[in-house]
Amino acid sequence: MFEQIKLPYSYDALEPYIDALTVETHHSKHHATYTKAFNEAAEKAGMADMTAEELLSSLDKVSDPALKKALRNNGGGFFNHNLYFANFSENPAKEATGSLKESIDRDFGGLDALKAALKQAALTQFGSGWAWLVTDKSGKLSVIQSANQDNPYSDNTSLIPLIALDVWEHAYYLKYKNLRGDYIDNFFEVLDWDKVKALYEKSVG
Ligand code: MN3
Repeated sequence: MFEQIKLPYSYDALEPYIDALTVETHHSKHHATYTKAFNEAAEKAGMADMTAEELLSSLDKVSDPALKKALRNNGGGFFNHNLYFANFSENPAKEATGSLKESIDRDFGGLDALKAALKQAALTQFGSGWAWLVTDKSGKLSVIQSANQDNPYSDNTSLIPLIALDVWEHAYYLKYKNLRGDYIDNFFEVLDWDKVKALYEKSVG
């Protein structure tokens, strides 16, 4: 049973950067719907005992095209939003520290340059999709994009997602309308770098 993250903050905790109605609708409607449909599809495919990461990395084994599509879209929707919501905090650490900071400095030349790269990826993702900070097993960081609810697992990379930046219009349109760039700038105001660091340390082992 794939379980949707229980938000470790209230719906209005990310105000004024991400508004309460958007967080509530995004989590209790969009994300909940993906999660329900993912559980149904995983059950039907006989893959409900896998982790979401394992399942999304194994889509090639699903022969029924409709079922494969349901797993890709709803499994991505389930996984991507769990990461998206988990990385926010009411009182976020605004700076990366430790090994994450060292790697950001090495691979991007600093946190501001990393944010600029992520913003560029998010702005240039045409239509719905995501921008990602990912690491490989050796700890090398990079920024990538994906369309729809695709992610590094369903795209068959060996990259591990650290930051998931949702640029579907449902993530910002109520407050920001067409101003995706303003939403992206404010995403960083509530992104907790301590959470990203914990994930990085776990991923690189
Ligand atoms: Mn979304």
